[in-house]
Amino acid sequence: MRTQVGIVGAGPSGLLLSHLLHRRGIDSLVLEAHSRDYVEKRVRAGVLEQGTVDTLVATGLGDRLQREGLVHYGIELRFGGQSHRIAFERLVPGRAVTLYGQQEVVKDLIAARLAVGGQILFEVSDVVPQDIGTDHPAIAFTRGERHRLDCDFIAGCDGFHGVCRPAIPDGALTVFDREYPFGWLGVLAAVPPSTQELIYAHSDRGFALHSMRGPALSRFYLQVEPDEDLDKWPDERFWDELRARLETVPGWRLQTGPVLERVMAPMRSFVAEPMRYGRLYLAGDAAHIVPPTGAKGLNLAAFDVRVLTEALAAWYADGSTALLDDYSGTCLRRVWRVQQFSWWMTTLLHTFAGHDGYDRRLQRSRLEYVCSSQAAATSLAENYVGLAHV
Ligand code: FAS
Ligand code: PHB
Repeated sequence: MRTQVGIVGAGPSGLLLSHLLHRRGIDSLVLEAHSRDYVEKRVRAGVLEQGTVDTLVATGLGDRLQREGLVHYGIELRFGGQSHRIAFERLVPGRAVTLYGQQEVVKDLIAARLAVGGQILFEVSDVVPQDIGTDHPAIAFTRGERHRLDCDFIAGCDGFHGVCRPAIPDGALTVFDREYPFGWLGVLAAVPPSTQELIYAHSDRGFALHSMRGPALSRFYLQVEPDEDLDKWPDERFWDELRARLETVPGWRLQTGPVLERVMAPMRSFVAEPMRYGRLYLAGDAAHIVPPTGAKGLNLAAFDVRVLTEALAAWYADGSTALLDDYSGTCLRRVWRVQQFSWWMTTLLHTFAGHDGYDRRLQRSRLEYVCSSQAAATSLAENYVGLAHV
């Protein structure tokens, strides 16, 4: 088998890359370990930055997104018994975020690829990137029988637990990481949202987030122990704890309903540098992970593949390698900006068991400052909607 760009992973980064390359006349083939049904049902991200929405709309994937996505011009920070709105329309005019589930983006991308004869091989196994340090890399994989996919480039879009990053020889990568002493218990519930915009709540009991997926579908997260046992969280206990952390302002009540899906999300920050080795290019979670507090993972993956598409298109156009050589540096500038913002949001809003009274007072002062200073609120807003310039 042969293609121009072999892509491992049918998550948002692999599928968006295949879509963008197709629009530049570049062939690709996507290899995915799971079934189509599995990747289209996997509930993950929900917040799309302006830049991600602009890319999807500009490349023909805006119909359902613009019909069903919820455009938000602000978020709420809730602490100390009060609500504080971060108003994007005032702080970063013309920019917003859109609530549209990651699995909806994945569905739209798969449909768009298949509609034009795009190749996505689901349920492959034993994927092995080969000869990545040469000009003729290949990907070996099993699907029924063993296959070898010859290609010019390999895009490692296989997430944090994939095989592409580990295929890079020891010593060639430098890893930076940070573990947090908590995780998120996430719930998808068939209940109308009790809020117009997302609520990020800080309390002594821990962090809580009220998000949504549509007029009848809400998404909630609770800060819990990193190794929390989901079996110890029957629905009623989840709702009681969520009420305790969200019903902290007079007259505000949480609507509850049937729980459809629950997930434990680990909280880590991770970066592998460089994001390229030979003809293997890493994108998305394969190269970097951020805690979801800043709602950035999917958006950063989309940024990487926009940069990679331009670099590959230049190479196929005239053989120039400048953008390919700059790929890692260009992405890492944004990766570290987003790492800092995601770490900052996480330390601002979560409760740390190791904190003493002095730490808690400092945290409260940071919360009050970001809600009372135009400059600090603007910094949060511009990072949250997605920086246009980095
Ligand atoms: P993915 O992990 O999504 O996709 C990788 C794909 O590669 C998978 O389909 C996997 O099956 C496949 N694969 C792996 N190994 C393979 C192998 N050996 N062979 C073949 N295929 C293989 N981000 C946001 O921006 N906003 C949010 O609101 C947000 N919320 C989140 C909530 C949760 C609970 C979690 C866990 C993450 C959240 N994120 C959020 C981050 C998340 O969206 C990721 O950043 C995003 O999925 C990254 O996309 P990919 O890089 O494509 O990786
Ligand atoms: C979500 O809707 O899943 C979501 C929203 C905001 C975040 C993280 C997750 O910061």
